[in-house]
Amino acid sequence: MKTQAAVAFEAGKPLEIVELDLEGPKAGEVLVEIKATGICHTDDFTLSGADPEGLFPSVLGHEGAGVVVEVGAGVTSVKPGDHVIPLYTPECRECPSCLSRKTNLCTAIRATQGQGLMPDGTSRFSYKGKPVFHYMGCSTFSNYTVMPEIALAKIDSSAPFDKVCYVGCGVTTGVGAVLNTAKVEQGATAVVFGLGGIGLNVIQGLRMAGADMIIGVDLNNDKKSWGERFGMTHFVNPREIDGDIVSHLVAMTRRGADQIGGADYTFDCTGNVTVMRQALEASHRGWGKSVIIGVAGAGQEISTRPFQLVTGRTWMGTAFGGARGRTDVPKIVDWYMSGKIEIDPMITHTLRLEDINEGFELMHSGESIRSVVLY
Ligand code: NAD
Ligand code: AHE
Ligand code: ZN
Repeated sequence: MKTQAAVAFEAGKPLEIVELDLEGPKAGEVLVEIKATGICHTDDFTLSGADPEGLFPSVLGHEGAGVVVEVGAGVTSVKPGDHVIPLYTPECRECPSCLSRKTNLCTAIRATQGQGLMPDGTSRFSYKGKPVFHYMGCSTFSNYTVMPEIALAKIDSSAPFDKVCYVGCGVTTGVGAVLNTAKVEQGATAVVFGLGGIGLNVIQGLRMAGADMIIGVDLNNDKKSWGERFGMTHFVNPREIDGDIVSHLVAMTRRGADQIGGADYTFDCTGNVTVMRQALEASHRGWGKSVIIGVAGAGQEISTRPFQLVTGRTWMGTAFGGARGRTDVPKIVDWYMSGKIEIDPMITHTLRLEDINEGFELMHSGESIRSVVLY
C-alpha cells in the first residue's frame, strides 16, 4: 500500500513529505493507521545527526496513537479496530529482562530496532524501490506503519488520539521517572532541570507523589508559569542568579537540624551533560537520588568527583519512565480519562503533516511544549 510520510532523508535537513510504499504485516506484526503523533526532542536529536544510532533515510516519530487496520499471522492480542499506542520500549513478557521484573528494557527486538528494521531484519517502508529505515520501532511520522505485536499497547477506544499520543513518550517518561524510577515519597524535595515536554510531566508526577518543594530550573523565563501550572513551587533561571547553580539550589533546600541542603530527588530533562552533573551535585548528601532522563549526543560523557557518590548520592537513569508499555500505558491513558493527570494544556500546537517542520521550529524557539501532528 501507499502511505504519506515525513521522511528524514539526511541529517540536519528538514523532513520531506512523500508517498512511500508500505508492505503489509508479516507474522507477529500489525498494520496501524496513525491518527496523531507528538514531536519529541528525541526526534530532533536524531534528525540533527547527534544520535549514534541515527539512520537515514528513515521515518522518525515515536509518540503516536492510532487504530489497528490489519494483523499478521499469529497475532492474538490486538484486532482490527482496536485503538493502540506504539511502544518504542516493547513488552514481550518472555525475555530475560521482562522476566527479571527488574527493568522495563525488553530485549526481544532491541537489536533489529536499533538497526531501523523489523524483527525479521527487513524494512516495510520503501521509496522509489529503495528501503527506508524504521525509527525506534515506531515511525509515527507516517500515516500508516507496521509494528511488532509486542510493541502495541491497547487503549480505551474513547480516548482522544490527539491527546493520548503524548502518553507514547513524554507523559509516561516524566510521570514514570518519578513514580517508577525514583519512587518519590510524600513530603520530598525535588529539583527538575529543563521544563519542556518531559520536565513538566516530571513536575506533574511529583505533584501526584505528594512532593512538598518542587524547584524548576530553566534558562527560559517563560517556563516559570508553565511549571507553576503543574505544581512547581519555586523557579530558578541559572543565568539570573549570583554564583553557581548548585550552591544556590543547596541553599534553597537547606532544612532540618543539620542544615546540609540538597534535594531528595533531582531530574535532568535537558540532555546537557553539564546540567546532569549539576543535578547530581544538587542532590542531598547521604540519600539524594539524581535521575538522568535527557539524551546526550554521540561522544558526550558525564563526570563528577567520585566523592559525590561515596557520600551517598545515587546517579540513575530512566528510559520511558521505567514503564512496561503494554501493562502501564493503558493505565496512564485511564488516569488521563479520569482526570488524575493532565495532558491538554501541554499540547500547545496542532499541525498537519505537511507542516511538521514548523513543529521542530516551535521546539527550537521554546514556543511550544508539545506539537502534535494530526493525520
Ligand atoms: P524540550 O525541548 O521540550 O525541553 C527542554 C527544556 O530544557 C527547555 O525548556 C529548555 O529551555 C531547557 N533547557 C535547555 N538547556 C538547559 C540548561 N542548560 N539548563 C536548564 N534548562 C535548559 O525537550 P523534551 O521533549 O522535554 O525532552 C527533554 C530531554 O529528554 C531530551 O534530551 C530528550 O531527548 C529526552 N527524552 C528522554 C526520554 C527517556 O526515555 N529517557 C524520553 C523522552 C525524551
Ligand atoms: N539511540 C541513542 C539513545 C536514545 C535514547 O536514549 N533513547 C531513549 C528513549 S528517548 C525517547 O524520547 C531510550 O529508550 N533508550 C533505551 C533504548 O534501548 O534505546 C544512543 O545514544 O545510541
Ligand atoms: Zn520521546
